[in-house]
Amino acid sequence: MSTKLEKYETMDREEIRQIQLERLQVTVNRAYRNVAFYRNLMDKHGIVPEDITSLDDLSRIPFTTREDLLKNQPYGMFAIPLREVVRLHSSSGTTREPIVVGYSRNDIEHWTELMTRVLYTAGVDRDDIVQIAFDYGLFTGALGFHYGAERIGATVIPCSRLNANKQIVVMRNYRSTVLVCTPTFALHIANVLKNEGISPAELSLKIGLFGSEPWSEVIRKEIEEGLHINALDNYGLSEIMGPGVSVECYEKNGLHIFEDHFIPEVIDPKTGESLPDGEKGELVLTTITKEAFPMIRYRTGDYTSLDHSTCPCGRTLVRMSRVSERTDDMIVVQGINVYPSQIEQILTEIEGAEPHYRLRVDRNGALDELEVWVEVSSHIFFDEVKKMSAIEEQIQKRIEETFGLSIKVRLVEPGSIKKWKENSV
Ligand code: DLL
Repeated sequence: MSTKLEKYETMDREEIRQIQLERLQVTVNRAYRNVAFYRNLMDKHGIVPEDITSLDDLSRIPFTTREDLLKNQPYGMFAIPLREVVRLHSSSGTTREPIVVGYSRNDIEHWTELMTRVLYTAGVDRDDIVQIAFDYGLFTGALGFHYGAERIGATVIPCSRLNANKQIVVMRNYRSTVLVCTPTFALHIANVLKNEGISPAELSLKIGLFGSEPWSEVIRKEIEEGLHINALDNYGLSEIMGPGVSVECYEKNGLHIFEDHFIPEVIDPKTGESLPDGEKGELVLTTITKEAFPMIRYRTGDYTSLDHSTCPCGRTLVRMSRVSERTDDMIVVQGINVYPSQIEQILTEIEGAEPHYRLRVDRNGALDELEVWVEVSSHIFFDEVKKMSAIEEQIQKRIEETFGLSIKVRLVEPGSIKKWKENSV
């Protein structure tokens, strides 16, 4: 690891706070000057950038929410002219309510550096062969890791979304040592290996970097045993950068947040009050180096707690506990973010379907499965089999196209979802 990286990860608290304050002041200035949303917000609360004289002053600026970003799509939150933006990504693939995020050349540079730190923390180096099995596209996961892995000089295999069998062929033939994907896909690969009678000893894998969705210690154990690897968690979100916000070290006792680029807070999602170390609440993040898309006090919707005690690994960076829950109704299926309101929107556009639905995620198999139960309109009769299957097909196609997920649709009688909801309260 280069000295520069070590310096930022092992600095004492005072030093890190000083760097954060300097970078925060620049960020608030830039946001105030160039983003109408932030200027209006701060004006409304009687704050000017010069008021930020300590890190505590950050709490004077109100939170930014996902709704704020939606209202300002596509480019309203950008702090630099579009001609200086060199890349766009989007928070949830091709869905109807995507949040478009932009990166300047410097942002890409910082992101790449952060991804090298994620990889170094996991023990990846230039001798490794890194198989990236995230979707290459608007999703931030693949390109984020790709740039980081190339920068450290590792050999990158951009597998993207090949199916598990093909991924196995690649990892066997090309002797991949590192696997990067969602935990559910890693588990799926482990199960396919087992079913095909291939021993993980025949592979060269040693490290897995998994993220983009919640997973547990039980799943970690299954993946580690099934693939004979060390499996580490990493966290991030497009609105803030993509992957590269935090990563687990080998102590596996929380994810180190890269505090030289982000200021984390944990708040009570109901009152907005700041919570002390150890108490679970909503993670709020402020970016302090981003040029194109600075975020000030962004409410991530992710539940976590912070721990400032020094980690045995030597890093002084604060740790966040693993994210297993959200404050809103967003669900993550196979790494893809799904808001129920998006499903509802699709249903309102389909003749014969009612916007009364129930989502069921089955996490028992290797891959999450999303089942959508939808009420049919009362003028459609269940004995009109042809019509029913046409509606079913249409719903399935529209949802699959929108999210890039394969799902199951089940049509149910009018009024039955309402009844089910009443009974389950
Ligand atoms: O999922 C960025 C990412 C890519 C992270 C690859 C890690 C690896 P989004 O698509 O914007 O970005 O989704 C962000 O996914 O707010 C969390 O709810 C969830 N999430 C991300 N990482 C984790 C994790 C990417 N390690 C949303 N554990 C976040 C639990 C996670 N949930």
